[in-house]
Amino acid sequence: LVLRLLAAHRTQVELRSLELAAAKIVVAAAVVREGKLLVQQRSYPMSLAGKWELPGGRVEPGETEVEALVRECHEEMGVVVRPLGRLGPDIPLPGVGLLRTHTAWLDAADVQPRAVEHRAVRWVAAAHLAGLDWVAADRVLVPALVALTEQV
Ligand code: DCM
Repeated sequence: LVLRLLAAHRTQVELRSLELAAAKIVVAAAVVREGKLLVQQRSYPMSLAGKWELPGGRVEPGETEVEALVRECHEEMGVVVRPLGRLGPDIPLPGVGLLRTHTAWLDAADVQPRAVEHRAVRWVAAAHLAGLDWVAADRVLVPALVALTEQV
């Protein structure tokens, strides 16, 4: 019986490690300029279309979080960002992994982000952040985003 229990326990531990190995990091960028935060409106899937989120996406194999953030912002908005450091908590994305946010600067002061893959891109002042129709994970970040946006 003891051996059976040990074997069962080991199977559970192995399953848990598999789960952790499968947990993917999705990086998001909190970009602030002149007291406003850069947000994007999703165009897909249908369940998320119309909702607002931070720019970002999945970290690909062999890529660092910072590299993924720079690549995603370039693909999604045609801009080059410079990541500065982590912001707020990691947020579970059910069935996907974890959403991890980094603060970032836009490299050029005059460049305007474009909605390449999204429905819209918008600069939003701190006072209007709580009123956006956020995707669920990003909504958790609103207090941290308000604090960040107020201080820049
Ligand atoms: N995601 C999110 N918030 C973001 C960016 C992404 O919740 N700011 C989620 C949506 C998807 C997954 O991460 O479940 C991958 O994003 P995408 O579909 O944009 O590649």
